[in-house]
Amino acid sequence: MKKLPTRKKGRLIIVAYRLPFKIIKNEGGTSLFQNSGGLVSAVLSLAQGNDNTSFEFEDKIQWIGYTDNTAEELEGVTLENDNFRAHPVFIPQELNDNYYEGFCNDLIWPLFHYFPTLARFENEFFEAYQEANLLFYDAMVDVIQPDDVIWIHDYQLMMLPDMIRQKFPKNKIGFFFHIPFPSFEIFRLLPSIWREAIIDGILGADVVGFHTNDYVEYFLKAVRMVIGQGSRMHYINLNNRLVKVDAFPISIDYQKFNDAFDDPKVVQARHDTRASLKEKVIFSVDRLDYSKGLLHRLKGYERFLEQYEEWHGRVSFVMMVVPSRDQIEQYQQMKSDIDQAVGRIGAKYGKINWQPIIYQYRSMPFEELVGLYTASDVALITPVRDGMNLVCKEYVASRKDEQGVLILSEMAGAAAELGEALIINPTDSQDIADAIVKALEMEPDDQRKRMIAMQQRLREYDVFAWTNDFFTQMIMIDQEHTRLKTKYLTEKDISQMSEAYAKAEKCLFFFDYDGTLVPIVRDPNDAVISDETREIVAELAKRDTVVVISGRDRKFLLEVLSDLPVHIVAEHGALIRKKGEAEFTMNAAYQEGWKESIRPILELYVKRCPGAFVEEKETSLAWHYRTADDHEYALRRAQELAWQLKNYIEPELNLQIIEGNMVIEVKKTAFNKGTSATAFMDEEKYDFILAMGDDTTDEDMFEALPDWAYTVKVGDALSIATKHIKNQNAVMELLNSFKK
Ligand code: GDG
Repeated sequence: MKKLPTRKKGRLIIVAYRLPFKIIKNEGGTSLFQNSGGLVSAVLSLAQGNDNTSFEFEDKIQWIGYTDNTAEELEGVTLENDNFRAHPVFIPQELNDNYYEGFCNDLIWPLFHYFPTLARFENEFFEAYQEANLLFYDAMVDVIQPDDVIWIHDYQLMMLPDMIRQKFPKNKIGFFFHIPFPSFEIFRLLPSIWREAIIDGILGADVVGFHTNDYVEYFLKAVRMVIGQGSRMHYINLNNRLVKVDAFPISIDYQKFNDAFDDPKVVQARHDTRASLKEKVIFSVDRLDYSKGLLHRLKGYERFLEQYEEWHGRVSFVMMVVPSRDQIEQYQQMKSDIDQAVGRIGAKYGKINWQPIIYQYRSMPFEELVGLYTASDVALITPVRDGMNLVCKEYVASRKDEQGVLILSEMAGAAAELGEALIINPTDSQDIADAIVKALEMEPDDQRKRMIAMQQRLREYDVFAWTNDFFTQMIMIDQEHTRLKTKYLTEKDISQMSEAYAKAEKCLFFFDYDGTLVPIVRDPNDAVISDETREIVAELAKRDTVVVISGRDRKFLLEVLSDLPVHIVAEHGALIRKKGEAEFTMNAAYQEGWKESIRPILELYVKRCPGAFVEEKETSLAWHYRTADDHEYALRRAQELAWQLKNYIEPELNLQIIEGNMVIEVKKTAFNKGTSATAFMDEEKYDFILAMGDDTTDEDMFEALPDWAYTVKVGDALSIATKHIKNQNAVMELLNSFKK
């Protein structure tokens, strides 16, 4: 990855549900046992002066997280080791039950893993979730310093980014989501207030990361549907700031797993495993959870045994299930179903000297885990839904011998990166059975080819590259922000501009109409240019080239502008009337014949949304909803329509969807305000250019102009224009400065 020139300084604050170590109090004092999970090692790489990162972190990493110790137990205890300084969050038991067990694990976890029937929608869960997020916030208020960078993790803390943003608007905040973000059909099952709180909460961050592009897309759709906010190139422009939403597939410490292959303890564990098992070994490792597809996996394995008798007695399936949440009835039930299935399969196919499944319910030390990975011929990783899944990545990384076959569920985020695996559908037993045989019979050369390809990818994008990527985006957003930042025109700017104008020989002005030359009014037909503005535009147009460039149709623009000596561009560049000419001419790039396929979609949405209507312009179709009976409802429909159009229009039609003020418009991509502006610039050589506009469509125009041109955004929304003026009232003031 390209290194950025500037490295920012400040401290790193990590916020995750749990602290990275267990706090054990004994007679000799307090000991901290640091966890060795993926996040901890990733974060450590940042602290230990990883030269590649865009930040240079000062001091120890501050980690804010829940502890089950009480405040009294920890009083006077220094909670830090060489790497971390911990700031514990104390959550009373009952609150934690409703927050963590309730909202997080009985609602968000099942819902976001596509198990809506297991989700419990309880009001007290939601209240507890807000309250607990506030407790995290409270624990941070005194910790945060001006240059600190805050990185918040996962579905337990979705409201926290915005809470921090409100109080600390200048600190950089990142948010990473470790589980799947579901499609909108699932997300919309949440009550609307909860949905909004979640979206608003997450958007408090500067950078929001997910594992895959699908999750990014689903999140962006949720943002659009819930708060009506669109995005451009993964940036959400919240007017006063930007949020970058992107995919950062979490990875592992590749080298650690690869090196472990030769660790004597791992070598021993590998030999032990192989010595006690049959010719071929298949394994799986997961926490006890319905998302991991444990029962489906057993069914698939059973189908394999049923159909491929030649493998009886020659293969062992080691299924390790790591205890998790087994105090909860549902998990106990799942465990007992697994016990039964394993028992049934064993009884049906097992022999005195052969157990088809070796099932263990426990966790293992690292060396034993890697021993199992490296002893196995096949990894059978078949979650029905998994944000990423690290076990499969660890398996690939640990295979220094470049042998072994990965069977991987298409429902795991990791499937997007590990295309050389045998990809299966976890609910399809036959698919699993066939993949097992294919894996068992795969030639060593084929195994090697696939392993090498996957290893290369994981080596390049390991957990350190992952953190680096995320933090680089945190810097990049600053650059993007600086580029778009609102800089108001000062008196000095105005006098410089008018001086440049006075000196120039050939001047060109581009004016947007609504919101620039006239104020925005409720009824668009009332948007008539005032006498004062008319006078000054007329005066400019006598000396210079003036282009009024608008999305309006030609009829309206002619009515309001025909007596002015200006060029008129209608329908975002599709129609042009040159000064002095009577008629508009159609942009040469315009091709007829597309409206027939789009009009029925817009009309369907009119039926669905009382009060909305379709306007047919010459070169575009517009779905207006400012006249809708219920604005909030109409906004939702508008978002759905825009989404549908964007996703289902055939690319060959070359259409563009513009979301304007209370209108969704469809038009040809071949032209926009930018291409029109360019056409005027190409006609003559100008030494002074000024463009003014308030709308998102004016961004195309600003972007098309040369760097030396003056571009002025009316209003304070982030824009590519070099300067802003507060509102439409200020336009006159600026125009007056060009009087000669
Ligand atoms: C969530 C998302 C996403 C497991 N058993 C033992 C053991 N492990 C380690 C593995 C692996 C980790 O635990 C499990 O990670 P997964 O990614 O497979 O699954 P989740 O715990 O559900 O994690 C998931 C992840 O967050 C990261 O964003 O990938 O989709 O659900 O590292 O090695 N480690 C040891 N003994 C065990 O018995 N030592």
